[in-house]
Amino acid sequence: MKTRAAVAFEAKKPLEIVELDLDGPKAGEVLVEIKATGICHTDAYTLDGFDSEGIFPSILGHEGAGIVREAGSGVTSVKPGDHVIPLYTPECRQCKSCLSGKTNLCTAIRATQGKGLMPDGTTRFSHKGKPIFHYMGCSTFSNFTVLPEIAVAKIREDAPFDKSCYIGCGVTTGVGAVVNTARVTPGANVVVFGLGGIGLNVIQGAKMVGADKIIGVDVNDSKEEWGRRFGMTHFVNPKKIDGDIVQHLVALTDGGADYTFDCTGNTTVMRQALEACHRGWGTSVIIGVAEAGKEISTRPFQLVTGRVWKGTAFGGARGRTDVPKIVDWYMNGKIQIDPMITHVLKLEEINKGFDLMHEGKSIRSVVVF
Ligand code: NAD
Ligand code: AHE
Ligand code: ZN
Repeated sequence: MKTRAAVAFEAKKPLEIVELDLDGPKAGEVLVEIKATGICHTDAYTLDGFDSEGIFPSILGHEGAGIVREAGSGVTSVKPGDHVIPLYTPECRQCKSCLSGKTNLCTAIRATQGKGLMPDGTTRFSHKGKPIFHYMGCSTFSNFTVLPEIAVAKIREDAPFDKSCYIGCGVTTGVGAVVNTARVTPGANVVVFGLGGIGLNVIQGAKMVGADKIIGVDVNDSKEEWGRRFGMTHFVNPKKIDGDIVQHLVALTDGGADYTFDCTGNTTVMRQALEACHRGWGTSVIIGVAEAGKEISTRPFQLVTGRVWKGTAFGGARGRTDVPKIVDWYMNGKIQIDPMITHVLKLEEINKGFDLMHEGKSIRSVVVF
């Protein structure tokens, strides 16, 4: 069949809207009509050439929602007509990682996914006879895409696609980092670095679990209003304080935060986030994705004295199990999504979504098909 898609032909070049050929689903796969997709900073990071796994030409996008249109042989968990959210972190429920109960990082198809291929080692997309690679196993910047059955979460049908797509990455990552990874406790002091599409979801997750101080840190002053809207109690612009940001935050939290979160991808900020934690128990969670080749460092003494450094992918969520629950949280009013969707774009306008993100003018842009 044919599909319309925004293709990343080369790094650092705008996406091009073209018609592609798409092969149907093979055994264990489904064809999904994408109804809406968010643009996450990770898409920009890959397009900008910072991803060591970046492959071109490819169809980016990993924050979508849509409808199953066809199921390949042997598919049992979803059927045509089901509403689904694609999962860049699948959940096979059979691999060593899934069975461990210790991680959401299913390994069933990770090797091929990282090479831009389906589990059988081939790509379903092509343009003028040449293969176009998949991205993060999702490729939601295409009106139709093919996904393994283990990489879709079935969701309720009354959830609007233009909002539920955000649960495919940003919402689940931010809220999940609080609930699953850090397990923030009521009354805790929390510092969130980077108040974008992810950081604001960390803030609303921290508010939801009853955190006390929720301090937002951002170099963009316009993010203060956004943070306060979702439960932030204090705002710090590191460019506008006298002295060191770490000392400033330690003073503000009476010795250091119980939990900090990096939502910037900047390795200097990651170090600040760790060092702003309380001696003896503070935990810092890295969410931001750093550019290829970057490394983190700190004095080992920071860890010897009890601070804990962790990371999280997809907020520690087990996609097929947890995503439908997060959709319920949204539909029941436990978490907000609507105000964070600042821009709704047509596929032809997708490059504007990247510009708005780089200019710090959007929280989430969503493309509707
Ligand atoms: P975004 O562009 O919407 O937000 C980033 C925010 O960080 C902006 O408000 C920006 O002003 C702020 N910022 C930048 N440099 C800063 C600095 N030095 N100090 C303080 N604030 C700073 O991006 P996003 O979509 O929220 O994504 C944030 C990060 O999370 C990206 O690195 C993205 O790749 C990553 N991410 C990771 C996961 C995961 O599973 N681990 C999932 C989604 C996104
Ligand atoms: N490909 C990069 C790493 C990118 C990365 O860490 N991705 C996160 C999700 S970001 C979503 O917006 C992730 O899920 N990581 C776990 C995994 O298995 O990819 C690189 O450095 O090579
Ligand atoms: Zn993302």
